[in-house]
Amino acid sequence: MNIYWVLVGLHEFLGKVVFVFPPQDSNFPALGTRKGRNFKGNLGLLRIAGYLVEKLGYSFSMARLTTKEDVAKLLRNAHVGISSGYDNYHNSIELSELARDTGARSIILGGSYISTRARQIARKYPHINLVTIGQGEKAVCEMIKSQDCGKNHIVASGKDSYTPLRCLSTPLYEKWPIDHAPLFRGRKTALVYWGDGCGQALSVKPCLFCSICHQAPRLNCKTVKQVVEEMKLLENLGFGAVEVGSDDFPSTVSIKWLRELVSLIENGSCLKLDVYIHSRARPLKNTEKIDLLIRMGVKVIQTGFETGNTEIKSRSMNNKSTMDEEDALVDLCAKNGIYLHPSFTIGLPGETLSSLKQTTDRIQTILGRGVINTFQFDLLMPLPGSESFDLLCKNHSNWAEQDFVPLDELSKAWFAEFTNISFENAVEVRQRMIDCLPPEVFVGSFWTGDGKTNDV
Ligand code: B12
Ligand code: SF4
Repeated sequence: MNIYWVLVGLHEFLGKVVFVFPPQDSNFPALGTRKGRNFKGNLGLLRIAGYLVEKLGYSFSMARLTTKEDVAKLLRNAHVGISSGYDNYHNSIELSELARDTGARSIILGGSYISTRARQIARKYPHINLVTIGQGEKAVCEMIKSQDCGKNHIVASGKDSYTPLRCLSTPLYEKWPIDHAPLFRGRKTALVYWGDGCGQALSVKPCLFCSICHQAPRLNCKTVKQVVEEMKLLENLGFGAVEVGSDDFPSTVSIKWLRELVSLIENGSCLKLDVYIHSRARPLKNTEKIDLLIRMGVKVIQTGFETGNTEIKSRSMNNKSTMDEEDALVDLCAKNGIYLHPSFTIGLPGETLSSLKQTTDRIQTILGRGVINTFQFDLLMPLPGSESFDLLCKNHSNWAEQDFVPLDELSKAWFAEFTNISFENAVEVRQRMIDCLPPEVFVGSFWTGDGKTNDV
């Protein structure tokens, strides 16, 4: 079912704000999200709303609407903010046009995809007042405060904020469905975000396929006090686990931060939630850090191993982590009863059928260690914002100026021009690999190109 996730903010003097996260586009090729992950909201908009509560005194409520006509009823005279990724871009533009036609006071676009194509989007759609790159809270706040809606301009990220969940009068989390992901053993799981930025992107450079807007000039994290407050609130709402969505979580916080959090958890300031983190193998080389992660309740680590071919790895992964570091992480997880959710990427530059065979062999070896119950094996998506997209644009210069290029075109061109296997071949190998997995191993996010998805 199509869900428009909507936050409505009211203020006595400053007027109405409506934030919308539109559903995925119907023609979007099946990019499945992990089964059982029921997250249908958007943390980015939640954070902007929280900022408006803190800075301007707005009060917010939340709704999930199923038709754009129902959303349209809210838009008249409102500042309308729309959050768009690559996958819901067409619905976002359609909604912006609806906002224009129903007399919205201003129209603001932001989000992961908008950040990568701001100039092209602003030029193509003059009815959009503001297009933001990176974190949007400051830009939205300034616009509302000044009452000057501007004319089709672009604003790059300002200073960010971190707001615990309490910002909403109807907390989003109260309506959270139980997450049936096998990872969390039936525990109700909340998605949280504790830090911005990525150690890899800041210290070396972003991975070849990374389309995340790395605007933050440094790593940024919530205070330990904010995290504890958030965990307590989640526990009171009946949650048993949190997934920390931050990229490369342990490298976004300091060791001092981790020590302080663990000490508060162990002193009983909050009950113990199971924690699921995203991390690279390299930051986990530090034994004190590992010990602290275990003590704070980490039960699952999602990590990008990408390939089983050493040469491809060192050439295209910008020094992310070595096979030895990854093996050490596998050992560590096996020893401490932590599950790994590794992800592999099919189609790094120079990929051949034989390098892919090495990757599938490596997956089998790791499976044998008993640390995996879910994993990902995905085709590289050269999305705008990534180095892979820029490489493609050297051969397809018209793409650089377009606001959108369909994924089919991007992927087929990528496999033909930068790998030694065809796109169709890669899809087949992937399917064969998945077919021979033991039934208890769950495959996460995937793209088959055949219109099927395992999203629920
Ligand atoms: C958590 C997460 C998820 C979660 C939750 C997603 C959600 N609905 O919120 C789950 C697991 C469900 C998920 C699913 C998918 N995700 Co995801 N996800 C992330 C992740 C790791 C963090 C996003 C996040 O919450 N950040 C924290 C918040 C606070 O920041 P934020 O969202 O960026 O918002 C800030 C700014 O972007 C901006 N902003 C955002 N919206 C707006 C709106 C306005 C008006 C303004 C002014 C500003 C603004 O201000 C916000 C506050 O500072 C990002 C990677 C990343 N680091 O960004 C990928 C990412 C967003 N996901 C991505 C993708 C591709 C997907 C899927 C399509 C994957 C799939 N296999 O199907 C699905 C889409 C499902 C869906 N419709 O949501 C891509 C998007 C690429 C692109 N260019 O569009 C990213 C960037 C990762 C990547 N591979 O590059 N994802
Ligand atoms: S893919 Fe992940 S690790 Fe690589 S640069 Fe992007 S956020 Fe950082």
